[in-house]
Amino acid sequence: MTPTIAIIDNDMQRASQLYNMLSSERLVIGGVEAEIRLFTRSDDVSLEEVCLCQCACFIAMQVEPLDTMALMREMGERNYTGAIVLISDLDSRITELASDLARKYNVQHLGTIGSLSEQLEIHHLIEELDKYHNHLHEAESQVSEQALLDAISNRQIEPFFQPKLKASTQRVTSVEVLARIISPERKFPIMPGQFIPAAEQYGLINLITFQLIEKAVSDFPKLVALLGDECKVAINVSPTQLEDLQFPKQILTILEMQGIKPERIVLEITEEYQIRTSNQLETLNRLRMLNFGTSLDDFGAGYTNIRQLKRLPFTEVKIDRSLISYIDNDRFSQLIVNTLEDLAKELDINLVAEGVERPQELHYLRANHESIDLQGFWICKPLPLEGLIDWYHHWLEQKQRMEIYHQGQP
Ligand code: G
Ligand code: G
Ligand code: MN
Repeated sequence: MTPTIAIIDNDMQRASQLYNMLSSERLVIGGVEAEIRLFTRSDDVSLEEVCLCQCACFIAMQVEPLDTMALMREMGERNYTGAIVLISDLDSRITELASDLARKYNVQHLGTIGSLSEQLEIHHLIEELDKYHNHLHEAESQVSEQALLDAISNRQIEPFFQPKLKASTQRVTSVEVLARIISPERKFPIMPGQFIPAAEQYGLINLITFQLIEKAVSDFPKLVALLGDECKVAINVSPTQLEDLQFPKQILTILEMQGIKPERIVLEITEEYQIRTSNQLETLNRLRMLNFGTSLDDFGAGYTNIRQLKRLPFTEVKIDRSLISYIDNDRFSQLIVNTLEDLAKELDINLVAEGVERPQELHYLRANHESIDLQGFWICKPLPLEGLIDWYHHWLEQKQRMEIYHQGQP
């Protein structure tokens, strides 16, 4: 089916300007070229038709031809799975309240643009839309409980590694472990988006984490030989896993078998939901008392309460890639990252920028934030251990290439 994008705006001039900007992008969503539909008059717009534009709706903040907030509420009730983009020049608090409402109505709010939006902004939105679409698709095709049980018992849960670099020295300070299912029947690994939500649903997430830790820990001697004694290993943990009061003890047992100290391990906890139940807080504190590093992952993406940084014992914060993407061009992200850097220094927290994808982002962060560690596709994608070793051996050469690149920058 052709993906369709709707523009709902009674301001004809603004609507056609947006139409032209969208048309001049390569509008490929989920591998298929998208079509744009314009809705500018009350008499030719119906809710049914708008909801049929299953890919995205660009909605002007207005009460005509369809009231924005009523429209979002109706979309929620109809389980509209496309994304929405608000078009607004109103007071930012009005627009923010509208986007909070979208979240309450379970509608995916991808972003807000003004009437003088720039092509770069539109380009970025389309990229995000494509990612959102692929993410939805992944969520729809979760592996089954039986397939997951088989993968666990056949020990097919494999760690891929992605390095984090110190910006000033460009040394690898730690490697993040990312789960993959590798099976002989499949050419490509199964990605976490397809099995982590299922694992949580079927209560198998601990088994996955433990298998990953066992394997990553047995690779530890090779990692240390490659990256030095200081290098740490980061493991992703879902907030639900903190509910289990036995969790710290279980990890400790696995580490003790290999003679590895908890201070070499960082547990990355996603900020998807607020960490607030007493069990979660108890487990988090116990992990710290046992000397594990604790990292607040995806900071700035989901539930963001800056107070959590002061209140909870995190040793690290990972700035979500939505704040890093195009940071070299985005004043808002720049201001937030400046503030986070000050705060992190004050609280003695290690900061990591996630999702460094473009050389301009790497350059901006290195030039302005020496204290922030860097991670992202531009530096290195997640790789199996042998791949990481190869990458590292080419790193010196890459570093030199980057030096040449920087010298070429104004
Ligand atoms: O590896 P990928 O690059 O596709 O990871 C996608 C998401 O899956 C990330 O948000 C990451 O935090 C999560 N993820 C990867 N491995 C694990 C894991 O072992 N446990 C949990 N809970 N999440 C993981
Ligand atoms: O949420 P978490 O921080 O664990 O996310 C790790 C995920 O991010 C993995 O899916 C990993 O493959 C992905 N990732 C790592 N670097 C980049 C990057 O530069 N760009 C994008 N889009 N994803 C990245
Ligand atoms: Mn992570």
